[in-house]
Amino acid sequence: SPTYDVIVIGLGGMGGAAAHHLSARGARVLGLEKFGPVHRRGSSHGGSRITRQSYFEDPAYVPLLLRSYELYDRLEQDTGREIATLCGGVMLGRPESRPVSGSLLSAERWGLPHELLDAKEIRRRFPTLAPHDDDVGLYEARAGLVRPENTVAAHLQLATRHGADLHFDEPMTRWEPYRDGVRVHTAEDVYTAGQLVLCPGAWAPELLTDLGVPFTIERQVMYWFQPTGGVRPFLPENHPIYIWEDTDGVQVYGFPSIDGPDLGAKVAFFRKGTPCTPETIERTVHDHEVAAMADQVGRLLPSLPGRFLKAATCMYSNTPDEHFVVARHPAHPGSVTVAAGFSGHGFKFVPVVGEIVADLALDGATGHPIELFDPARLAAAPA
Ligand code: PYC
Repeated sequence: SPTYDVIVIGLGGMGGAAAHHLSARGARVLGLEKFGPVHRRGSSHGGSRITRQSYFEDPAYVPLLLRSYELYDRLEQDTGREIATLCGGVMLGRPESRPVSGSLLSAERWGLPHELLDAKEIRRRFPTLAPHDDDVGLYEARAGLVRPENTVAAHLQLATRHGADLHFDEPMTRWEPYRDGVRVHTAEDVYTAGQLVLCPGAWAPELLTDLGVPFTIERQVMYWFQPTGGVRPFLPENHPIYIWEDTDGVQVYGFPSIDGPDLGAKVAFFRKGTPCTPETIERTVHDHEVAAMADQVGRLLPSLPGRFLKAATCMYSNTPDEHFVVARHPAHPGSVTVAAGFSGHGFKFVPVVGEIVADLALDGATGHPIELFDPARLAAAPA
């Protein structure tokens, strides 16, 4: 049976980055992916993901973001692919809303450049936005978007360049501890390695059963609308990314127009998904869902829901506290590393997670601050 230093399960955003960082450090890497390269059945598609530094989820993410920005830059240079567009971003809502107050906390704690805008100034600077008089915005010039498909393709390209064996359409059927490492079974073969890295995405509930973390998988819908009056005001040179929380706590987020004039601009609800599994997810998007999206986004951007163009589904893999799980596997600390539960806000961290996973798998520890991601905080109490 073929032998490797590290086997990576899952070659989406996180697994692709892990395969790259591990192989770049000279490890003999096997990557196994149940579908083809850069597929649309998980959580790494849809053309765009938000990136930002004044992180409202917790200031502890900020140093990781600063490193991720550096690694995204390097990824673009090393592959020549277009990945990041820093068009600026605005977090909107009442001053006490989470996007505004949490972003301000992170910006102040880490000394990140930002501007606090009142509603009048928001309307002046960004004429597509029509906030309520009591809304404010935290503007960050270094926010923007990254392209998920190009990110995955770039990491796979570099991993291959560094000698990784990447096998597509070859799902792992099971794995077991073997000597000092692991043995991995597929329908094709049996592989052994010193280290296993599990990047299961939405398959976390079935691949990480012995972690004790209650992952929940959520169906999410992304929508593209053609703005009334065309895309010009929505081009990235004119338009920021945005996350807006209304007074009921509902959040919507959106992007400038980057997918071409025929695809308008993308918008979605942040966390208003429905429970699903990767096997049973409803891929059809219904008229009532489109109407609800158009109604919500139309309150902030009256010109955006001019004409509905298309929708696509993807999945969030949520932990109960919406913080990630990145750690040595507590039940197999000498041989297994996990990166999971990115809870709908992970993609901007993809390159730094690849670096952390490589540290954990090859050195047993990382210098990055990942205390927040310890699965012990979530493990079910014994019955
Ligand atoms: O990570 O910024 C984010 C995000 C916004 C909506 C979904 N994810």
